[in-house]
Amino acid sequence: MTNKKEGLVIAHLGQGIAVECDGEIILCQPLRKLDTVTVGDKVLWSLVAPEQGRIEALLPRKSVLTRPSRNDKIRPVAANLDNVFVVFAVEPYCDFLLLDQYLAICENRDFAASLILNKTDLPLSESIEAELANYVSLGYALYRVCANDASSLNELKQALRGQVSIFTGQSGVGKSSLTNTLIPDKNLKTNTVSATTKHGRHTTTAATLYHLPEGGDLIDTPGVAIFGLADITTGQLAQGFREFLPFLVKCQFNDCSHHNDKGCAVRAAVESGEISTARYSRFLKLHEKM
Ligand SMILES: Nc1nc2c(ncn2[C@@H]2O[C@H](COP(=O)(O)OP(=O)(O)OP(=O)(O)O)[C@@H](O)[C@H]2O)c(=O)[nH]1
Ligand SMILES: [Mg+2]
Ligand SMILES: [Zn+2]
Repeated sequence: MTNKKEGLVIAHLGQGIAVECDGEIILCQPLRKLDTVTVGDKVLWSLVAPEQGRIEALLPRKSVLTRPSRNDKIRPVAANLDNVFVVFAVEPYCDFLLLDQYLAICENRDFAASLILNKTDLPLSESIEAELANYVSLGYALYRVCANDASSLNELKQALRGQVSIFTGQSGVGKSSLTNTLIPDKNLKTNTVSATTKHGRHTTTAATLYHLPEGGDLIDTPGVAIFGLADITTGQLAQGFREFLPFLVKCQFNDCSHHNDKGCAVRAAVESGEISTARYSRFLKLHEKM
């Protein structure tokens, strides 16, 4: 009889799944039918050889964030999340289209989403400030931080406390740098987890969960588009723009695409200045991409 223990999946690596149990990390292989186990999952595992585990069962999830992958499959990105933090920065550039895509998915999946502007040591243009003011007026929390300045992270730390959070955003915005500053012993742990996945670059290759010193967990992800639009409908995309909601019900036609349709209340709200033109044009771009 095998002795099953409960563990937490902290990373999905090429060579197996890193499961944390009683403060130790064991590399496990999942049973074939459990190949969708993901970071943040609670699992039952057993030891099959020295330092070699097997995942026997997946425990119920509170939530799961997914992304579309090849052959129309949906892959989980992370499980049991409370909050999604979309990280962006003026360098490489502020990709508001990607940001709106992330926000629209979060709105549809009922994930609380917040924004983190990193690299505040770099100058911001007025047009970016105007965009930021608009997100704040829509009710999104915005944290302005600098990964090199721990004192800039105090407010963010409060928001992360006791929660399971994920950092997402394009490559190079500083997700890992922020994680490093928030989690002092991170490098040490990263080396234990992925000693065999090193390849000289800093780019993160696997979503990895870390424990915050103040309590709570933080998942750092690779800067790829981990959210896809493929699993939402065009109607859901519109609902993902929270300021559209009061107008969607007022469009003349139920199947309004909010483009050039007759009697579109969303478009009217853009014209009257109630909806930002920039957000509306990004909605149209995402709509086109779908
Ligand atoms: N000026 C400045 N540079 C920063 C700051 N935070 C991070 N960087 C730099 O930005 C670059 C990318 O940082 P990473 O933390 O690797 O970015 P990432 O988002 O984890 O990237 P991926 O893992 O590829 O998704 C590095 O050269 C960092 O030193 C900051 O607050 N200010
Ligand atoms: Mg990274
Ligand atoms: Zn409409």
